[in-house]
Amino acid sequence: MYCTQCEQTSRGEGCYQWGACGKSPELDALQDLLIHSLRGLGQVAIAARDYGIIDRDADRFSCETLFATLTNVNFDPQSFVNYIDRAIALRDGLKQQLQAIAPQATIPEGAATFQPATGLDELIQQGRDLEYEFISKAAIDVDIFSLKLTVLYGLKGIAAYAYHARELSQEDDRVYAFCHEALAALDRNDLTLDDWVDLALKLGEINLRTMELLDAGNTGTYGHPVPTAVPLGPRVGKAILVSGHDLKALEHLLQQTEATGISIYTHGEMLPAHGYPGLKQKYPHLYGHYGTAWQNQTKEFAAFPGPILMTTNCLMPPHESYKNRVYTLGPVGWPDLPHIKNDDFAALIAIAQNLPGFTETGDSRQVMTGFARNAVLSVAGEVVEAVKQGKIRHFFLVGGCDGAKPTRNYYTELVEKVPSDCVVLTLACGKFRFFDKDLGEIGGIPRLMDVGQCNDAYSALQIALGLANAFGVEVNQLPLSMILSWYEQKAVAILLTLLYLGIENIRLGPTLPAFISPNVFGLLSKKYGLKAISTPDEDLAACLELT
Ligand code: FSO
Ligand code: SF4
Repeated sequence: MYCTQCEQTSRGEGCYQWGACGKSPELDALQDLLIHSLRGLGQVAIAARDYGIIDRDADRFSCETLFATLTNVNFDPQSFVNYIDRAIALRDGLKQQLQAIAPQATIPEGAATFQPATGLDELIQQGRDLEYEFISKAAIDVDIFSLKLTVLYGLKGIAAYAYHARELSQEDDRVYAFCHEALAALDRNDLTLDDWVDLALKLGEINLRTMELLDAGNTGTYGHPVPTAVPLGPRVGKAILVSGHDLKALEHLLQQTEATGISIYTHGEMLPAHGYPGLKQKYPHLYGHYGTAWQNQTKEFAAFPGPILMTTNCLMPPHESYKNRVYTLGPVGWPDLPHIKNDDFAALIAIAQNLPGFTETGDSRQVMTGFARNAVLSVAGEVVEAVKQGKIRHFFLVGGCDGAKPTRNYYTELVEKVPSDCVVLTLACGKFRFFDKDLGEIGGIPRLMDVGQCNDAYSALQIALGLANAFGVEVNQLPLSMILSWYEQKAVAILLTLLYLGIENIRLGPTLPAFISPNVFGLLSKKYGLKAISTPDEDLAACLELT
């Protein structure tokens, strides 16, 4: 097995025996075999596109199944066996269409002609062999291999966002075409280092477009988020917990639980759902938030007195104590967990009705969310004025993923030490390190603002661009520092978007990606000033000196 795609990779080098996330070597081989199949599908899709043949099923399938290979999404081997079969069927269907109108069209050998074995053990062996072949290329050029992995992992991030955007009827053929191109490129050995750098930056551009689509889907369907207070303690009664990023799935559940007396609680990345008028105001039983970030789920799910819906990553291997009340959805899977089909939540709702729910209230605290681009930019004038009057000295975007490493306390300490004349914008699950801190206000402007989920990096960028516009400067000239935490592959895509936009001096932690070679990191440091986090004190001092 060889997997380096996430921040918790074993010893910071790579998972070779067993995934630190719980992924088995067999599952890893099947995921790699699926990616090989998708590379072949990508090659055929590109050739077909040259003749005007576009197969939307193949486009959507590629994104959905790439998403399934992202960290902590799908642990069910059978899902991948089915996906591989379907990838080959879609590829061969496209080939037939292509050959019917252009018999002269050339399709490369390799992934595009690959035939999967029959039988699970044989498929796993095929996956292992192909993985070995892929890794053996690392020795030829370590930096190109590093960029290949960067592209592959970033692509998984795009695929996740494209999947969510499509659920909200937002699609762009440019995104799908790029996914096929990037997948097909992974099969090529003739690209130079510069070609791979260009492809990685193009990936950043396409991810920006994909996050824009998702933003349009979320805000177009549910309205622009508004600052909203969210209770952290429960109310007495039956309860369902919803985790992940999928607002559409949450909406379906809210519709099906209306007038049942069941309260719906958000977990992890679902917290910002409370800010959307089309969810919170329309469905008052979307009550509060429960728990913190994904890595605490085994403890938090065990204590939750109702069923749990996992809409996206990050699913951890479920404990026996709550396994019988966790449901998966979409690309998420675990072998023994029930999977929601056709948005029918009846079985999950029945479990909620049969469980006691909360019998007493607890924590009386609230947190605020909903400071997305519309809310923040609507007070851009006041913000600019506060900066001009010296009331606000600096903005810190402290965003990204959370994770289990103790070194992630850096982010808590940093936010605690941010001087009182500075404002913190945050997004994604990394915020759970400090989301409940009361940082107060500066002239009515909150000092801690939750912009939303990781995909709302799009919204944060619009805020930065809006402020730059109001000040008449470039984003890099704003009194703004980006201090990011990464864990999985959506964060890779977002980082490439920031680099594509030319954002400088980003600080990244808690550790640098294992798949980035020293030379590639050196290149990014030189061109963009990308750096690893150091200590909160040193980083704060360095950021504030810039203003
Ligand atoms: Fe966190 Fe997981 Fe949103 Fe990620 S829940 S780690 S970047 O999936 O997607 O922030
Ligand atoms: Fe290891 Fe992360 Fe890959 Fe899981 S996803 S096998 S933890 S590198």
